[in-house]
Amino acid sequence: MKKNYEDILEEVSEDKAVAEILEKLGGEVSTIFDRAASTKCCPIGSGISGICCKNCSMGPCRVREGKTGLCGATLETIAARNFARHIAAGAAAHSDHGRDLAHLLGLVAEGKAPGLEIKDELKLMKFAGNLGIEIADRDIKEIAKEASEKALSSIGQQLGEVNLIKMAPEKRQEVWRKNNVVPRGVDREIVEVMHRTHIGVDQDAEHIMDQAVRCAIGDGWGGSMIATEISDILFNTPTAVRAKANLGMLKDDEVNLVIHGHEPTLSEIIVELSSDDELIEYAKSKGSKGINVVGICCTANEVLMRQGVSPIGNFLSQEIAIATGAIELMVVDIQCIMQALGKLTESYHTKLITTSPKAKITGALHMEFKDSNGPELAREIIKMAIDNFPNRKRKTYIPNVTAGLVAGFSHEYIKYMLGGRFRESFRPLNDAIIDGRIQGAVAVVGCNNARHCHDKYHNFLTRELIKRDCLVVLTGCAAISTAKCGLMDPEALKYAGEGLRSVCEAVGMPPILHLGSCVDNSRILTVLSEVVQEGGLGEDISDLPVAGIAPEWMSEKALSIGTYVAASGVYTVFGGEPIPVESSSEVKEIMTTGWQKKYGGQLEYISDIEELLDKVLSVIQEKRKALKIDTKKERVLLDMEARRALKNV
Ligand code: BF8
Repeated sequence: MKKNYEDILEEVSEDKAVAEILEKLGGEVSTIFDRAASTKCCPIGSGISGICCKNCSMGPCRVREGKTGLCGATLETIAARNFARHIAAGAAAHSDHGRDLAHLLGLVAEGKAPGLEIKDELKLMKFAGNLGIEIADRDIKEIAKEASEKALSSIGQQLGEVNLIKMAPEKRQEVWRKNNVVPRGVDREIVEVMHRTHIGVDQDAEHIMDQAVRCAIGDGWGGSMIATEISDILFNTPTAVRAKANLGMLKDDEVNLVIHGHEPTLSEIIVELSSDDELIEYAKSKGSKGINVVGICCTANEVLMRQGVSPIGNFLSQEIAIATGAIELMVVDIQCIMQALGKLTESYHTKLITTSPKAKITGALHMEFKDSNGPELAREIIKMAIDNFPNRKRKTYIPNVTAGLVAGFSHEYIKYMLGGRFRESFRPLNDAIIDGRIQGAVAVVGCNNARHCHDKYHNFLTRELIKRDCLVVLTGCAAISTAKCGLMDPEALKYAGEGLRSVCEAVGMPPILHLGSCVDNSRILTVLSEVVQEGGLGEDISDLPVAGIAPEWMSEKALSIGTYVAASGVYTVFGGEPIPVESSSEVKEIMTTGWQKKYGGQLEYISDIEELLDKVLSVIQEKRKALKIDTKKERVLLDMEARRALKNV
């Protein structure tokens, strides 16, 4: 890419470190930004030009308004089928991650996973309770073993309702029952999506979309929920942690080891081992001053939330990080790892290591993680990084760009932060929303998308929302984006509106809360359920003045998340690329007004970012109006007598 720094910042990436490296590279090596500029999207299926069905070999059929495929499949049937298959893939990614953790919990209980232990027993008890397991007077390992078995069987549950939906408000469960979308196990729902979308099976668009919803709920309230809960049990429930973000956290005089992907297990062990004296001495013997472990994508979020490890970048930063020439080794597991890394690392000294039995990349060395070999493998990987330190081929180029941040907001920690150790509760948050100091809460989540200026939408929306007294919660690449630009620094409180700022100052919380990785969107569901339970803001999630935005989405996982959030009663809006149903007005109608009627939430696509912001703000105001909290109330400080009188009413 031959552009100057200012133009890159304006058009390609808002991340100053990324812009600096892209300018320096000047197109010398190909990155996703160059490929996005030189490769157009396929016109079939993008925008409103038509839609493609390739579910049988008589096609692919390109269908436009008024035409059908060879079998007679209409535009809306094909749009619904394609959408449902995206949901199945996204739900599969999350729940397979959850399955591995559920299996691991059993191995830890049996002492068969060296380097790992149960770190949060209280969380295990709660999780076991939600799975319907008897916990009284039982040994913790026995409970963990049964929780592992129950979690695994709930992922594969064939009949009945999956247990964890009981974490949702009663009223929400009733909405799902009424619409016949309560999931069985997520595996079962994924299989049914694949069956129903095979040629000649389910041909009614709305009926196909119902199954897509059931599958997505099985992800959010099943597979993803299991992944988050067990990660907290094994690696600790996050609490507030300070760290620094961006490429400036790479160190010129230390061994830089990047962990990238989504699974926390091996990464947690690598982070812990990186402070091992023997390994540090070994690093020194090779001319380095130490070992610097940093993260990219959702693995970064996992180890940031629990161990304060620096996130140096999100999805679109992965190649740029290697182009610093300062990374000795990048270890990857699953999801969102660009295949281009294999070729790119040939131009640098960086070693690329794949570790998941599910994912190999041409050009990478595969060193398989097997649950039983964690510490041994982690040591071997760190040593390999150290051995590679003297092999740096060229002078490193590390942009001097960093930003301070606070992360680690599990729903447990938010409650503690709001109410203190002895009175932890969502009450202060509910009260602040009721009296209008906080207008509502908005989740800004999801990916980067190379078709748009990197990070720009996340940062714009986050800034504008806090200015308008909306609390912002973030996960995934959106969270890393906000961290990199400094909005997660406690200093950013000055950008918040007066009402939000007053609440944040009173309880000592930031206006922007990092809730974790993409599977941790399930934490947002838990927060919403507990806010409903706390009272005063309606009886269901759909009553709350909240919204969800994925402004730079690109992955199928994002579609599954957007769908389960909408089906949980939240107005959800995607920006950037159109949702892949754009060609069918009927399917768009199903996802918007149709889902609004059924679930009280919907999934809309709005490409204009300011229009998107206005829509979110107006939805929040509509919800406030429906709750009759739209007029600003003065705070009345009650004396003892007035309190007693209130109690007696
Ligand atoms: O699972 S936000 S680009 S890294 S898919 Fe991927 Fe998207 Fe990033 Fe996290 Ni989520």
